[in-house]
Amino acid sequence: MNNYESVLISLICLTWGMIGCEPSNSTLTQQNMEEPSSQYPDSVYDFLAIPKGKPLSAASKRALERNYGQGPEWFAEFTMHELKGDLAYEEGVTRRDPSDIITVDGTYYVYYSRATGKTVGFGSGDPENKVFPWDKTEIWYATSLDGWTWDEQERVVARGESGAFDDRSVFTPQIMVHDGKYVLVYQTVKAPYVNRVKNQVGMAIADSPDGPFEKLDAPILSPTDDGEWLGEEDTRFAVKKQGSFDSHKVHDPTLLYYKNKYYLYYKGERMGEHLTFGGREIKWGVAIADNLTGPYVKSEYNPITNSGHELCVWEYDAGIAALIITDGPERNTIQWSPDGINFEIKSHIKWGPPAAGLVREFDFEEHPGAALKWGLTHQYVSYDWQKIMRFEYKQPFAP
Ligand code: AAL
Repeated sequence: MNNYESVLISLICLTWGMIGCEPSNSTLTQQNMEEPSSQYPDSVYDFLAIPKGKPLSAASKRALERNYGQGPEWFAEFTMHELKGDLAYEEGVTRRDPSDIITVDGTYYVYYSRATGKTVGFGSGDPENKVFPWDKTEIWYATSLDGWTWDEQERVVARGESGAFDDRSVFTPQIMVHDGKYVLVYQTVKAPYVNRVKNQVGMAIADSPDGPFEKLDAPILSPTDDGEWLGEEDTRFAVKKQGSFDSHKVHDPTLLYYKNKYYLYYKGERMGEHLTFGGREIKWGVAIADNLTGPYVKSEYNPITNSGHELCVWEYDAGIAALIITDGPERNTIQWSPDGINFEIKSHIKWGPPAAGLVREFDFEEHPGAALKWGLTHQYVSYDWQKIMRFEYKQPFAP
């Protein structure tokens, strides 16, 4: 090979190396040595067991950039336990989506979805057949003196008259006590319950935890009306335009009185929902009102989470904490926001209780997990029948 050829080949290799073929070890080391090692104190490297001054793997870079050096204060593990009395499993009855638990004169109260009848599904040809376990559902309540044995009392919110916005199903309630009022917010469906039916949120108010609960005659929250279905087939996945994260359904309402306003947190479901690298595209939003009965105005920051399913939020350290499970890239995290809007990940947990209802009498300020000491959740015995259970919190690395 003459000089010209060897120079040419060297130039080609050098150029090739620069445009992205497998970098040589020296290039790799050079890249890593440019890492932001000075940005993080030695204590963080030590806590994360990342050798300082050595090449950083992608995972170590992520750990440093995403603040994985946080302690276990927000970490939590949970156990599930059977209930006794009327909330013990009863074949033929579905009880699910328990509300928070309030305490009145030493008695615990919980409100929940209750339904009977097997689920047939969509497209059976008979519009009277149940399409989901939470179809043809109404809201009942139960009481307990110890949080283990529960007495089912009665129905507190019935489905509306035929033609009303809530004539098909009222379900997935949440309770808030404020200014001497007992306020239920819950999901509503107007018949016919087809795949494309929009789900809204209703409200009912009482002067006593035992009711009677007076329903508002219109929903307090509706999906954002900016999606467009494609074709006439009753499928929720065919769209010309997806629209907002909550263009199809607003679910799992949870009402908190925060910063002198009413914060209605909720789960959105989107028309044309697709899968992401975190599974279902499920996000939460918040709508805020000056008055209890509204109008509830959706935050311009919505969606305020990129993951989650049923809502579980509580006040902590002048902000709002959230247990985010089931769907999305940030599922199985506990998050906290200083303002009720901007949530940051505080821990990654193994799993969390679905549809968790919190005991509102606890002192949530005791520690980050105090709100989760115990509560109620639900479990699928089968697709037809679900039961309410109790969850208990343990913080394995308690200081
Ligand atoms: C629940 C909640 C809503 C859904 C269904 C019943 O876990 O997310 O209420 O509609 O599932």
